[in-house]
Amino acid sequence: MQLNNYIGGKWQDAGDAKYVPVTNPANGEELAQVRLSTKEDVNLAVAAAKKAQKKWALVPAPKRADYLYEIGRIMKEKKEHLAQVLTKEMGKVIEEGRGEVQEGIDMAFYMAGEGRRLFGETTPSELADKFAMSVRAPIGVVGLITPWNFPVAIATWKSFPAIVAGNTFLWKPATETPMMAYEMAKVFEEAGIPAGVANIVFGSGSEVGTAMIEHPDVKVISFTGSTETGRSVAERGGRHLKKVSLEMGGKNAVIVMDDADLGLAVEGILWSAFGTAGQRCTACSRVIVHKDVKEELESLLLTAMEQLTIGDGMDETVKIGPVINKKALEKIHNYVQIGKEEGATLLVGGEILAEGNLANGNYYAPTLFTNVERDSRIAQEEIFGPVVSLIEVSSLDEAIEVNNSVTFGLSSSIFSRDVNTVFKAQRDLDTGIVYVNAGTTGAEIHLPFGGTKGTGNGHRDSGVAALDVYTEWKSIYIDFSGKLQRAQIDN
Ligand code: UN1
Repeated sequence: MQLNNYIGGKWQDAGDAKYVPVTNPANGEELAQVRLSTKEDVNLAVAAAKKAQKKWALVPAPKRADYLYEIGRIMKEKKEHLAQVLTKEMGKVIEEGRGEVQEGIDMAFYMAGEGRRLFGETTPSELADKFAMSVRAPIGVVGLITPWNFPVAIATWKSFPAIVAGNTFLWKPATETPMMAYEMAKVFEEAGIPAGVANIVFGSGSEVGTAMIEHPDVKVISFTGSTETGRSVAERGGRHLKKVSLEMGGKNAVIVMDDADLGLAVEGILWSAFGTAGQRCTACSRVIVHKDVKEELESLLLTAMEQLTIGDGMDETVKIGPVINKKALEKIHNYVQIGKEEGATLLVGGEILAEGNLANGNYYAPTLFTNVERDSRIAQEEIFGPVVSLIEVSSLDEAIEVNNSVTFGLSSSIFSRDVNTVFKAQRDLDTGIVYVNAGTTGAEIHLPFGGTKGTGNGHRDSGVAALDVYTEWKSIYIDFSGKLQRAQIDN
């Protein structure tokens, strides 16, 4: 199967396009061939999106929302199929595949509701017989660049608020996971969304991403991916005065206090550290543990980790799937070597798994380090794999200090049964998301998603906050006094 672009409501012909294979990380099987689009393809998509946008912006928002209700309905109907495609191309276990599709469905219905809200403000004027209000106005054509670890959810966080607000978009999915985008193009088509509102352009960041960033008619770029690429997107987008919304790395920690329910903490750590094979921006990769419960936590974790089954995520009994590709496998393994050299104690894992039916996939053993120094590289840098570092502390203040000592600020968590501890922590943890008595993953779509410091640049995905990325505030003054009234002077 060849995956071609969806532009202006039509599937592009193959022409003389180049393609690269899409492979299943669980077994190396080729699933499809994806187009490597060119700047010309991007130009076509932008032109289609621009042409559609003026008309789309004039469709009443509740009517725009009707398309989202339909998209949500179709996704719900196709949920199992979409989840299977997702698991095959990305590798996460099928239960998580279903969860991610559900996240997209939730986003569709939630944002559809915004069609009847999109609240602005009315406010008194300082002058008599004058009315003042502010409304959200669409911006125009927006460019969405999404990563492979959440091939559908993140795209819905960005595209659904964009369209309900009256924008049109072009979306460049990651080359590793284009099949979900292809499936979503079919969903958009089936929902009858007007031609040019939703456009999908496959290809590399260097060619397609760059063309989107450089194109004068793309007014917003919303990017989720690595900090290194995000920085470059912001620099280049900044030159064109684009609004650039970035969602980047994390180095998220679970804090386990001495009064914590340790059994619950172990479950939270396992789920958030090893779920999705650690390939979530929100994944737990540090455990900051009070010295009085460190040994007990280590031993509980080791016992629980023995239950983690590894293999092809299509197998319902498997808990941990493969990582995305060989390059990721090498990166993870390299960090494990760094950890050893830094003097951390490797308790379990630390190896590439390639025995038996794991032979053709990209599998890494769930890995636990202890006695990790807070400033060491494995405690500071994003690994994006199933590797956790235990760091010992002696107090809540120290735990918070260690949590905040990284350049990222996405998610954090604390396990404690003390209300004072919990309230102090939620205030002082410097991350965009804080969990109490749960791991670092599991954000819900109606709350803002994003982080502080090196994780982002002040914007948020999902929640009502996402509308801020895709709208411009317009302030409107209506003077019905019949005379010229000068603000700041005539009152
Ligand atoms: C990501 O890892 O980039 O909170 C997104 C979570 C998911 C989304 C993660 N709902 O873990």
